[in-house]
Amino acid sequence: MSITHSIIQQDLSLDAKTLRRQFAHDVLKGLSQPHKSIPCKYIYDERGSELFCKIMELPEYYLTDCEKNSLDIHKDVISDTIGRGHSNLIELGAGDGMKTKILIRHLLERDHDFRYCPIDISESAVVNLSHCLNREYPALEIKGLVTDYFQGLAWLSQQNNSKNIVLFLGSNIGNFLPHEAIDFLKHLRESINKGDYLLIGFDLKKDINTMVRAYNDAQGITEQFIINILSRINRELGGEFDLDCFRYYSTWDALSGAIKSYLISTCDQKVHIRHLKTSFTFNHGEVIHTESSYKFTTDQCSLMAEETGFEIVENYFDDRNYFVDSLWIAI
Ligand code: AVJ
Repeated sequence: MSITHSIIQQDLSLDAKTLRRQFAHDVLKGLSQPHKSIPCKYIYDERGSELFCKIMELPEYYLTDCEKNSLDIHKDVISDTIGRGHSNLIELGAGDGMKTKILIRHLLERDHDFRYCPIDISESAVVNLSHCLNREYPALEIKGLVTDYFQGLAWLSQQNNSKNIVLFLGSNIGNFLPHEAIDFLKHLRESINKGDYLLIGFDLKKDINTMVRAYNDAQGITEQFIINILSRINRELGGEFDLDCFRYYSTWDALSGAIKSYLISTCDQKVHIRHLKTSFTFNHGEVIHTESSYKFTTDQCSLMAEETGFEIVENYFDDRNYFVDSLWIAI
C-alpha cells in the first residue's frame, strides 16, 4: 500500500466517485440516442483490463505481437533518436505496459535519465503496472495517473521541466472518429513543447479477413471483453441487463475503414438501470455501438502528423508491415 501511494499521483487521479458519476452520465446519454452507443473507454474496469490482457495474448490479435516486434527491431534507433537527456516518458492508455517494457528495459540498460508516467483509466492497470515495474527496476522513477486521455493531457501541459516523450501505442488512436483523432492530436501537440516527441502506433489496413479475425477470436474472449460493459453497468449502476439477451457482432466497415463492434439485442426487451432511474427499450435486432477500431494507410498517418503540428521523424514497421510505430516531433 505504501508503495502505491508514492507512485500513484493521488491528487491528480480521478477518484472513483467522479468516474462513477461520469459513467452514469455517459451511459444515460448514449442509451438515450436513436442509435444507441456506449463510449468504449468504459470497457476498461478491472475485469475489462484483465480481459484485454488476454486479448493481447490471442493468436488472432496480431496487433500486440506486431508492435512488440517493431519496438524490438527498432529500439536502438528509437533510443538514439530521443537522446539521453532527462525526460518524462509519458504513456497514454498504458494498460499492462508489456510492450513499453521492451523500451523501458532498453533505455535503462543504456543509462537514459527518465521517469516513467503511465496514464490509464483503469486504476488496477496503473497499480499493477507500477508495482510490477517497481519490483523489476527499483531505481526507475514512476509516477502513475489514473485518469482519461483528456485529463491526462491537462497534466501533461504542466510538464515543462524536461523533454517529454509521449507514447500512444497499440493503435489506441483508432478508437477515435477521424475528426476526433485530429482534434485530440492537436490538443496533445498544444500540451507539449516544440522538440518533444510522440511515438504513436497505427494498425495498418490489410487483408480484411485478418482484421476481422482479430476481433472475432475462436475462444470468444473479445465477446466477453465487449459484453463486460453491460456487466459493469449492472455492477456499478444497478443495471438489470440479461447478458444472454445480447450478442456481440463486429465487422469491417469498408467505407470508413474501421472494425466496428456492436452488441445486438436478441429479443424485444426493456432494461431498467436503477441508478439512472430509467428503463431503456431494445427491439429485437437493435444495436448498441460499443467500439470502432480505425485502420490506417501510411499516407493517412503522414497527413495526420502534418495537420496536427508534428513532423514524422521515422516510421518503424514490424516484419510483416502490419503495424507502424511512428515517431513524430512537435514543430
Ligand atoms: C486497445 C483500442 C487498440 O481497438 O484493437 C481489442 C481494443 N477491442 N479487441 C483495438 C480491442 C477489441 C483495441 N485497442
